[in-house]
Amino acid sequence: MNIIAGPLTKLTKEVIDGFTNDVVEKLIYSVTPIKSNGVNISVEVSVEQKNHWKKELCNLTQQIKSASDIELLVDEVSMIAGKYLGDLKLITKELRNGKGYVVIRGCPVDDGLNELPTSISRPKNKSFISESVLLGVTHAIGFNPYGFKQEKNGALVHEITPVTGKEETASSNGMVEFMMHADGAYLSRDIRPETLSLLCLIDEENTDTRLVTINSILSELEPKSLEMLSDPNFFHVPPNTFDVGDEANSLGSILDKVDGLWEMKVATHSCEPKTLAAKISLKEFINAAESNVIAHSWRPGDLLIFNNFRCLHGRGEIKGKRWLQRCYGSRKVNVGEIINLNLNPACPETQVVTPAF
Ligand SMILES: O=C(O)CCC(=O)C(=O)O
Ligand SMILES: [Fe+2]
Repeated sequence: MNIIAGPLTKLTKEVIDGFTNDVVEKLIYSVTPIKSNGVNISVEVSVEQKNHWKKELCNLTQQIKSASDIELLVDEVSMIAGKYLGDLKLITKELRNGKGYVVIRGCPVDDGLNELPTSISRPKNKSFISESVLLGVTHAIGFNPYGFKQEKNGALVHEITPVTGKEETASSNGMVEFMMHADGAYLSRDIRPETLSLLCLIDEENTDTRLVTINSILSELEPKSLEMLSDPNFFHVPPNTFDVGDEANSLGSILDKVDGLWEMKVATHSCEPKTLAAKISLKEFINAAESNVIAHSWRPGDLLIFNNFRCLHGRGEIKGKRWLQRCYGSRKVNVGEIINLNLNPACPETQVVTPAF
């Protein structure tokens, strides 16, 4: 492992392939900036460390298959992940107070991943390496993996790949362009995902994931828009991956200042402004977001983790075979909880999932 903090550098795959592992470890290559402004953190796991990490997870296989205590299991995979990530505090700090995203390259994934899932369920014959990496990394850096009963069948680790019959939806189940958004923008802050961890298993035709940070958006907003976006002038609509009714729409702001830090929540394709003035401010916000997009180009084993309160994400149209997995993280919700949104959105009852995934 090697943590590198410094200005972003663009290195092409050809350049990287030309180096030995030793050299590559000393280089910075993570999110390729379309527009770079400041410092970013990237972690590179060496091939040797990756193999070691994978072996440790393989030794857990039986335990994972029969796991009935998700908390214990997450603790275990998190202790393992923690050994390969270097300075965990630095990563946590970057996520909470910094730009809000970190890339970990070279994570282990399962062997023989040729068949993509075509539904929201994980393939039955798949081993648990990538899931253990996602849960482990998310927890090792201070966030509790959790999910929602109404999303992706209540799974703790989500399959992010086109789902048969949903290709045309602008969602994580679709293939068409998915505009910049925060996940669960319509949800109250205490149950909204604070972090998203995305792990690449396959991305044959290079469909980048796009990110934009709050600071880069704020730097381009007029004071009048800042005010408009900070007031409850917008209807937030649930995404169509959530199996909830229209009554779940919520009226709120897009920008909020929490504990002295700016945050944002919006799905730019579905948010409905209440007034014409709010519509103009939303347009300005979207323009600022689009002109500050950072694109992460995937390689299998890349794990991108970002603060869902301080970054928006999206992607272009999916062309080839593409399979990511995702895990939500929170400091408010407990490890392994699956929130049932249909009971009482103000005070959701939760249940602990069994078995593990
Ligand atoms: O497919 C991607 O790159 C991102 C999809 C997405 O929005 C998500 O997983 O929440
Ligand atoms: Fe998303």
